[in-house]
Amino acid sequence: MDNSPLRVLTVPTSPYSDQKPGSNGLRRKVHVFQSRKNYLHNFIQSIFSSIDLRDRQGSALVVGGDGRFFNQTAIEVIVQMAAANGVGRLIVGHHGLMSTPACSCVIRKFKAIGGIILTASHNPAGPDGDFGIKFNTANGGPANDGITNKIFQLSRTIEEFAICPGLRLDLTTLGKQTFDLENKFKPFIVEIVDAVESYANLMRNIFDFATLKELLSGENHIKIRLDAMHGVVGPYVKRILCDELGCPDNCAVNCVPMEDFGGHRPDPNLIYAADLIDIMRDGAYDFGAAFDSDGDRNMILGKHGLFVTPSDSLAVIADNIFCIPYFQHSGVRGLARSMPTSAALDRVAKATKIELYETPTGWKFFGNLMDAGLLSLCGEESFGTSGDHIREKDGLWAVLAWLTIMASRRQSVEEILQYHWLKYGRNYFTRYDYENIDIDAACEMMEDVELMIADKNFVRQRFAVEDKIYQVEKADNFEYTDPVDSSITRNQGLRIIFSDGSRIIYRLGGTSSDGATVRIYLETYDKEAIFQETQVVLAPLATIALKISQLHHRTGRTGPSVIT
Ligand code: VG1
Ligand code: CO
Repeated sequence: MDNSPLRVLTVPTSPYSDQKPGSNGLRRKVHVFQSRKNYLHNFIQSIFSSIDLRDRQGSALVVGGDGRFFNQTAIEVIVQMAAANGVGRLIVGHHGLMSTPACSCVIRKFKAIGGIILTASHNPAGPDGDFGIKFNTANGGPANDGITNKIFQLSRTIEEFAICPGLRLDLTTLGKQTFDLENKFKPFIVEIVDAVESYANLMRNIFDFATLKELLSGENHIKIRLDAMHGVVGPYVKRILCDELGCPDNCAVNCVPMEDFGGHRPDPNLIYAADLIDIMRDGAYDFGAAFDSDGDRNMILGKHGLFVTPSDSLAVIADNIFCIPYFQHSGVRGLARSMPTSAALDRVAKATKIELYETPTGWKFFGNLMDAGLLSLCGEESFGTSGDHIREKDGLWAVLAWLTIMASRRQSVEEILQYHWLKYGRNYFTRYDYENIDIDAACEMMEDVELMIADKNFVRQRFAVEDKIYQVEKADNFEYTDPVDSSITRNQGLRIIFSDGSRIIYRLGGTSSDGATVRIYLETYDKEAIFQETQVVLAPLATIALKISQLHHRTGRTGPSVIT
């Protein structure tokens, strides 16, 4: 074996102008990473360059991914570049895998300076699919806009990157591997860790596993079905739910991570997780859940596939928060939701007199509030829920939270949901996604709607559909002032709020790699009539939203790609 130190090269490169991360990381088609020279290297170098060299040398960085196509290739490059960039120590997930919540947990556990998570989350994978890179900071959460912009600026002027091409890592063996380099930063240490165990340990300290074990495998146990959709969360589900809490093996399906997620879109919603809903329809299971590829999203289902909207799920967890041992000890400092998420949470906050925050879409905004000790539980309508145990949304945590509430209340999902609506009334909520829209058409639509709602006569304008009349009370482009650092984030979605509290919101998604995604969020509240069909209740608002935006006329579409 050759024991001479590994060579460190400085390679000239040319910048790209489009490496601006979206709502959560840089997401591009796999072929962009494959065919555009150094596309990956440039971005990774920009991440390293954004961290002061002294900070890099003295600290650890976490790396892992959701296992999608190109995951392994990217990890090899990142390890070689980390070594050449003087990173002191890398903590890498076994086989290069790590769910997003586990990565947040590992960053915090090892007091790392941050982490690189290789995932395009709910976007499709495979050679024709998407690849993505998220960068998280020392608190374990997504980098804030300041850091993201710094990385973007560096990527626009990059001239060279450093790499150690001879470095070969064994991702299959747990433990430390040390490498000697010919530069001054030696030795370089990589530690392959069992992120599943670190994460499981965190969960053991949040929930009462004895109670959960009784619920899931005791004498009167319930039957559950969890669908990991071939994403990275499969091994976590197996270890925690099956090995530890005693669920039968067949309760957890699609638990082997696959490069193309079995050809399906790893997005837990009514369309892409339809298989799970179908299987639950006949009533064989009391509880169901699905996750996205990187394990940060969750969809909760009750018996017969009863769908719990994420906004309601968040409100229910908030209302029952003291069933969860972690919160019994830590107390609850604040609640938060992203702006488009329904106001169901607001009602709980008001009743319990707990402070409520409304943030822009994307998890990074919650982290600041949590770090300042202002926030304990938060969520988004897009199937994200979590507490302040980490700084990411956490799919499996949400499942364990629901199971804990079921065990504590001795009620089914349906009973819990109905009780909640009876107590607070119901916020009917739906989201229309129009995917793959021509970018110019989408931007034009947003500009026109913004102009229209900015008109001083727009407020008080009335819209009538059949016997329903909605009067505009407020309309704006949502802007957020962070209560901790006073930073202002503008242009976060167009809101039309009616006098009865109903809302129409238009946003352009920031996670698509193909064209634009137009999202329309609709919400209305009913105190009494809590058992109506969501789509029926919201149909008049949908008509108004389409009339105002002229979206179908502008795009030639006749309906959304996905309705949640
Ligand atoms: C979407 C969701 C947003 C979520 C983001 C990242 O963003 O709407 O709520 O935080 O995805 O989730 P956008 O900008 O496309 O609407 V994940 O699980 O894809 O990292
Ligand atoms: Co995700």
